[in-house]
Amino acid sequence: MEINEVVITKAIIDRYYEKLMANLELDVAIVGGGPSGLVAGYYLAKAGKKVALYERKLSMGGGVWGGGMMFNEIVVQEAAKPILDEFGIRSREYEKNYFTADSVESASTFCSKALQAGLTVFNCMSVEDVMMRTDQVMGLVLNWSSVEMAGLHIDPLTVRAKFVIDTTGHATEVVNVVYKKVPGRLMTPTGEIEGEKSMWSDKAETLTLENTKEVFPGLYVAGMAANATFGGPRMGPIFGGMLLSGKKVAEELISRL
Ligand code: 48H
Repeated sequence: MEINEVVITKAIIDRYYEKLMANLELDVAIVGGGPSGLVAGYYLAKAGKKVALYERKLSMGGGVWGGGMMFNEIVVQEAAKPILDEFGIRSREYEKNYFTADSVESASTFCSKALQAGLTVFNCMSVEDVMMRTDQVMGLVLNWSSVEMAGLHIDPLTVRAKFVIDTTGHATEVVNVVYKKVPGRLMTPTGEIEGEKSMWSDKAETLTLENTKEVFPGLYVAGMAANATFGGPRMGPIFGGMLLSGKKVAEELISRL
């Protein structure tokens, strides 16, 4: 049978439209497809929650792909190894408490397993604002990343979510947007964004988990964004804290939904 270009076009438009329409009202909207966002999405989807993830770039995986300084291996401590195992990512013990995994296998597998668990991903979309009612984050304001990059004046569209998770990494973009609207009223020690501190891997890994929490009603932070928001240090290319943080935020939201 002859292949028809218009059928190809219709198939893509129909299927994408179906996906968009099915995800306008969510249990959880995740911003940022790095390791913490993908792990959170995996566990939420596995628990049957309606969850979508929005990623500015073409591909998910965030900072995992590059390992440490483009040496494409990551390190994960023992506490987080069960998450690598659950995803089926192969790892090798380097010395006690230090496991290594190929960063390309890790990034691609986080992505693939999260989608197969039921997470819906919208790539090439940037979150530029949130929908808010008095004292409550209620959803996301979205635009195409290409619109953002070209600096075009095009109004965004909106999705509603019971909870939003900021997993945008160092930039902590959603918290920044919210902070501008409600200055001084974040659930941080000072009410402000505390800011990421210098490298201290051991402390950072513990604090990433402690800092994984609600920062404004309806808005959670996880991964590097949690440390940037609550003032934890950076940790370099050890990813256990990112994975455990994604799992923690998913478990907390599953219990609240
Ligand atoms: C849509 C957005 C937006 C937006 C950003 O940086 P990430 O990998 O995030 P984490 O926190 O899961 O992992 C952090 C880790 O990769 C890392 O950097 C570490 C451990 N650093 C330690 C150190 O010492 O440096 O991913 C965030 C993702 C990226 O893919 C962005 O493109 C995306 O979020 N993103 N997507 N709308 N407004 N902002």
